[in-house]
Amino acid sequence: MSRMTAAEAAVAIVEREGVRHAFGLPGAAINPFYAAMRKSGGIRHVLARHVEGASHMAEGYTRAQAGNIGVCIGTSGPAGTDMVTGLYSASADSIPILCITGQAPVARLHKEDFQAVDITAIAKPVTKLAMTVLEPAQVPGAFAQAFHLMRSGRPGPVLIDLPFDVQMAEIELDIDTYEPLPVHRPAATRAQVEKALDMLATAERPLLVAGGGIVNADAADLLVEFAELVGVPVIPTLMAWGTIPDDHPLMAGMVGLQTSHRYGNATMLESDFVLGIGNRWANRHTGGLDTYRRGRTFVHVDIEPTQIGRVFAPDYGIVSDAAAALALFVEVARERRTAGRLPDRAAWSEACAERKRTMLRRTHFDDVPIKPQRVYEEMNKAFGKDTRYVSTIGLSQIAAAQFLHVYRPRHWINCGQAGPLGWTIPATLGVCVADPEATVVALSGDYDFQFMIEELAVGAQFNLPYLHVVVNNSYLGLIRQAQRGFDMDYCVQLSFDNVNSPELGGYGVDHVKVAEGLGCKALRVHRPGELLPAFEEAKKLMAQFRVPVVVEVILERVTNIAMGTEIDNVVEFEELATKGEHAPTAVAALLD
Ligand SMILES: Cc1ncc(C[n+]2csc(CCOP(=O)(O)OP(=O)(O)O)c2C)c(N)n1
Ligand SMILES: [Mg+2]
Repeated sequence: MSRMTAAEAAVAIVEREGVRHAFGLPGAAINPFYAAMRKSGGIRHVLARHVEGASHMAEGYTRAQAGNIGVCIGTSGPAGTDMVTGLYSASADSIPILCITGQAPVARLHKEDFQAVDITAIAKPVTKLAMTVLEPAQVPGAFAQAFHLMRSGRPGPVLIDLPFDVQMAEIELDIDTYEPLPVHRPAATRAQVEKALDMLATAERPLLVAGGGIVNADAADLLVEFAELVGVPVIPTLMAWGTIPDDHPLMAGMVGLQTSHRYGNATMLESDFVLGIGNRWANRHTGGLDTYRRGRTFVHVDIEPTQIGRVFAPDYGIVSDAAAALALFVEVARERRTAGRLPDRAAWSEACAERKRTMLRRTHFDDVPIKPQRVYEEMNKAFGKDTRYVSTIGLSQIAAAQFLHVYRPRHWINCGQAGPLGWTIPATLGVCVADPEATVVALSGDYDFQFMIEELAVGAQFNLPYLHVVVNNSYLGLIRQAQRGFDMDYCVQLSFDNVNSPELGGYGVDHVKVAEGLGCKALRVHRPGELLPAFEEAKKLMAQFRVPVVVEVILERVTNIAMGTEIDNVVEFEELATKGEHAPTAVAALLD
């Protein structure tokens, strides 16, 4: 046993649970915890410029690597409230992050002390546990429980709020005999898997819908193995994009109202059976449930029992961790194959592959200002299969999901449900900390980029090089497009004449100058032919200066991106690809 402050005990446990990095910024009420981190020296701390940024860095850090838990730290009052957006984003996407806040002394919590806010009550709906620890001796238990909950069942965030006097109080802890609590992950039984496979066997045009739970369970290889064994095409959700490589013959496309492929939606509409694994039937994936469900049988596998039936009643539900379920699906399917009991799916999978070859959108445009579709075509050429993309929301992100290619899990890192503007820069920095060797390419619209632009300084200070493609239409593009339904173009323009940069011709903010002012490198591109050379130059600058490099692309101001209200009525605003040269970087090339 040894005596230490409760803050020191907390740091010792956090380290013992495997944490090596933290993102945050100090304030008076969390200084004892910072003193404990300094004393122990086992945690590398990245100093954010905005506390919300720290919370998204923690998310990016978790999302980049299986087993990671991002930690974000802030003081009392506004630091906690700033991090609520990160907690929401993490909770909505089943991402474990640990948020640690300072707090006013226990005896003063009800006295409206300076920066004393009931952060526990505020954070409750967006965490698995939010706790103000009132007794110093409870600190070890609170942290042990936090890690247990974050890893068990449906993963998600936890907030621990530490009053100043609780942090300072001395307690006993024997860190040498401390053990992380066992993790609870339900597993499918053989009878359940047999039943699901029996149902699959009776289908004629079956699909697998792969969800983010497969990424969380680190089970992408099992997914692909299972799909190959049974010969069934796979629809990855946006959160699972990359679990089956885009160029895999059984990757049938993404389905949805926005971030989807024409061939993905067409294949879903043709299907008669869907086995969803670790997905949540998100409304931007399903669209109207009548259309999505019509004529189809559904089996749903989810780790969280109450997720089954939440959006609609499946024909059969299994409570299971995705990896445990898939391992058993593979085992039973192998036995059935040996026994000659697996139906031949060749005709159906070939029909899906044919749609993938032919139902393409056009990307090749030579227009100046550049059309966004062309940017993704050039990105496909410039960035290899090992590139990790990070993006948030907007037309930029929607078009990226329609046109980019992803080949590995955790290589499309996106906040799927919450979509908070400003997420991209800090989340990308978290990814860079988690995987310093990776090629990381962030993608933002101009507004997303402006939201938390100050975090670029963190990348410069801590030498976190990555390439940030900013597609600048000088518009809140997605909202401009949504306002067509109201016949207006109101409060969505970002354009103004910048008195310091008249050469921008009314595009407003000079992103190149701001990025340089924050210690980064930046290039601006006006013509399609300049894109590839700019990406190459950016790679050189990243290697030379070890800082984020921004490539700003001046886009045509108004481009509508394909989307709709139902998966059978997605509106195409541009001409479709009718020859190979219209979509030269499509994974399944269109034959002329
Ligand atoms: C905090 C927050 N406020 C508002 C929104 C709604 N919203 C979604 S996309 C968008 C505009 C994004 O503009 P930009 O980043 O330039 O991308 P574009 O659509 O132009 O490509 C807005 C305002 C949001 N997602 N998050
Ligand atoms: Mg924009």
